[in-house]
Amino acid sequence: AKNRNQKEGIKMTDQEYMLRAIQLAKKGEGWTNPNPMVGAVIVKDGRIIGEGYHKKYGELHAERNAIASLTESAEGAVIYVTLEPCCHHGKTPPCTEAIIEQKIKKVVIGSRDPNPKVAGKGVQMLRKAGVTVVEDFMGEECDRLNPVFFHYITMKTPYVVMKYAMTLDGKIATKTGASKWITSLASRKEVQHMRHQYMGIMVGIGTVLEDDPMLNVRVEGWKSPVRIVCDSKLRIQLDSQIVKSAKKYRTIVAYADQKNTGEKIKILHTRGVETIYCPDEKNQIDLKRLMIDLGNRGIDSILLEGGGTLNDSALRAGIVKEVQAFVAPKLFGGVAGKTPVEGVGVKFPSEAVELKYTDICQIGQDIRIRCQVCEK
Ligand code: AOF
Ligand code: ZN
Repeated sequence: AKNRNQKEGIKMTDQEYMLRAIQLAKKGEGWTNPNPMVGAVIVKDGRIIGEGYHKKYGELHAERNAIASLTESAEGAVIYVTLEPCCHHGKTPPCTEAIIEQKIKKVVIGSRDPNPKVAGKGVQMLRKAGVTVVEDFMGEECDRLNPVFFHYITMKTPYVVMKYAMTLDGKIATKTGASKWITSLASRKEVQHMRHQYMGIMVGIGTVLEDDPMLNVRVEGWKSPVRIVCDSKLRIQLDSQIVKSAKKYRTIVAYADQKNTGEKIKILHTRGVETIYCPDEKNQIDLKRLMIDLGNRGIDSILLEGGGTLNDSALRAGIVKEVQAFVAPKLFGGVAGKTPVEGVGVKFPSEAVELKYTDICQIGQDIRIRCQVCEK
């Protein structure tokens, strides 16, 4: 795409350059966490002379990758970057310095960077060096790349996405508990993609005891998430798939009861399982505290594939930021069929957890509905 327009002498617009930068940024999906996805395009005399993106956590930033790819001097060029360039010495030196060194004359920025180490200081530094800066250019489109980063860098807790698959009459299992399969293959592939996209996956112990799942990703080129099991009484079996594979896939078990658990914890540790003790006053798992602990361990995002009970606890703890429902064109019926959110429920509609639809699309035969959870 980069060269066809150029060869044919068709001029690309500012919007198209930024769209290209967004497209590049997306290539880092799943690999950059807990850092953001960022893309950059360098343009001179209406031609792209360099482009790059943030490929992997800890590696070069998008701007420096774009500079490294330059085919000619960038003196007097414009750089389109989806996120404000950084100005701090982190794992890599500041991108603002590289931009100034290259004598780039103008920086067009999509998203602002809420990282306290940057947050406007990057722009300030560029302007002080005489570089022209345009901010908020296609800001909404660029912001859509990084809801996880924006949440994590300011709150230091993971961005939690509650995901479930249900029938059109709202069931996640039949009266016998059977749930394989509700949605079509295309939806299940998308769920594998979500496991690649988010850093952690969280389930309740009920799911582990019933299904003995692996919770990994079985698609070439995608990564598997850190597995987090909420298991207040530490009931997880030592011969479960999850424990048996804990040396291959990072695994964390959260528990809340210290009765007779000492010996089991020691064994779990030798098998490679990390444990987190975080009880609330009722000896249930304190999910809010668990999120703080997981945030400290570098987990920036969690796909919550809980059953109805864990989903209910997570909603009541206020840790869910986004809901994604895959809806299959089927009806199970029956009062005993399981639903996505159990617990006792609210008394009045006015007490509902309020959501805002952000995206609705068809995937195979199913429909995916994405929503944000409104702040109370
Ligand atoms: C990235 N990739 O392309 C850009 C980032 O720890 P460091 O040195 O890698 O710095 C991470 C911070 O740099 C990150 O929180 C964000 O504020 C800023 N920009 N980060 O990983 C990039 N442009
Ligand atoms: Zn940088």
